[in-house]
Amino acid sequence: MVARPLGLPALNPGAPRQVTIIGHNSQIVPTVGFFVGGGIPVRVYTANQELEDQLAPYPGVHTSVIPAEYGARPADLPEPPYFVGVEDMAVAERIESWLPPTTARFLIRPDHRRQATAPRGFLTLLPPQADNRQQVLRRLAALKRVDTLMDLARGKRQPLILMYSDPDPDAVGAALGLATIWKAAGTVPLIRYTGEVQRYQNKLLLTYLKYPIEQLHDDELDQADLVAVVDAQPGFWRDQPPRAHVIIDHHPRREDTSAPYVDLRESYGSTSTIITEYLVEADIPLNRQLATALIYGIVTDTDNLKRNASSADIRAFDLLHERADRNFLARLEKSQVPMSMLDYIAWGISHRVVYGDMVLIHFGRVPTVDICVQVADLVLLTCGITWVVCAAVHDDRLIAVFRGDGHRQNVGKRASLAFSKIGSAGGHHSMGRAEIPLEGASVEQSIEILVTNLFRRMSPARRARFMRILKGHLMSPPPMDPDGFELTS
Ligand SMILES: [Mn+2]
Repeated sequence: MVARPLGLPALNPGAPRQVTIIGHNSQIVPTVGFFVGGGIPVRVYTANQELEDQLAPYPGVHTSVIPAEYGARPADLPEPPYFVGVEDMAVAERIESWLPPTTARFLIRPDHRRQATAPRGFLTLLPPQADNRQQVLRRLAALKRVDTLMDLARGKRQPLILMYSDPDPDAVGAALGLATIWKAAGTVPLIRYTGEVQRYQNKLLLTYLKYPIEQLHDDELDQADLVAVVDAQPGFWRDQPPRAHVIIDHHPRREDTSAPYVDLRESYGSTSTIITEYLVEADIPLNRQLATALIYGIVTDTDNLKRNASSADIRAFDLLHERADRNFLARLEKSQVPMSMLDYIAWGISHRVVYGDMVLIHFGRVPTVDICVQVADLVLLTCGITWVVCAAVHDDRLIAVFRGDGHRQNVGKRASLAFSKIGSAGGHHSMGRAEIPLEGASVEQSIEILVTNLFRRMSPARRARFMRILKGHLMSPPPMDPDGFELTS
């Protein structure tokens, strides 16, 4: 905020130094009040003598009475903008005829908020009432949900917020946001995950947040008297899905999902967006750490608002970005590649097979599938390449990570067509993945499975050449020291 010199009115940068209002209808006084409230001087020309007296108490308003037919331009008419407040369109047009050429002419009439557009030559001043109503209704719906959530938490001894597996930033943001709502209801929840945090950035985020977010301990689930699952649904846990009282998520609804409180929004790009709406509409203070966690959840789940982002996600981003710690976000954005991954990247790039506009890489056995994701994202940046498949063997499965430009390719469909008969496969336009159980098959055989299914329509001779090249690559020295991959922090 820039301090302004004492004694000067508060002005938005670019706000007019003065506005001019012409006419005598019922909208003149409220419009004058609207601008005076913002510290903007107002010039009024009216045919109604009484208006002059009515407006006298307002500071910064200068009123002149002019002839009733509004037939001629007043000699001292100031610069635009002009607000015309008359009911008779013939009079409005007469006024318009002597206004200087400008687009800044508004028609102010009692019915203007119901009209989508103003008559020719004029603009409307305020958004249509329907827009305002929609905003109010959205707020009321959010407040009802926040009340329900708070009622559930009041008087609870030990609420627990649960995230599935290796929690991603969206789960973390949503969990921290829900914890903040429950703290406002007078109880401090535990935030727990059931897997292990893998990515360096996510570890960095948890360290930054300071709220204790840990792996679920043995008896915590039994001891909790209120359980929420965020950014997931209980059915995600294959063995012993937790009984949840609260489910907040944006993944497609599972048939077995039910709880006293369920808020599922498939059209939203992130769960953090749902929680941001709760917090903002209920005026619950968001500190910098929470705003940072929420916005990071939104941008990671929507690939910086480029993938599956709804207008709700964009609105939430807008509300959060002023409050978030942008320096920390920039650091997170850069810290994507662990040191130990550089050797895999180098190996992958020098052992790529290019086929038309695609690149195929098979890494052999890898300590983590993240290698395929990182390298596929990177190689897709190559000019002329529209899709990339990075494959590897991990845990007796062949994993193939697909990345495409999403424009000429639908790699999710490609993954599904190639592999869904022998494993699980699918994805979106720009991202896909296939996992095929190898049942003890060798790495060499995994190459055959990969090439045969990926290029079903290719001639056998060309497929054989493809396999030979990939197998040859695996003969060369592997990326060094997979043991050194373990992150230590
Ligand atoms: Mn999510």
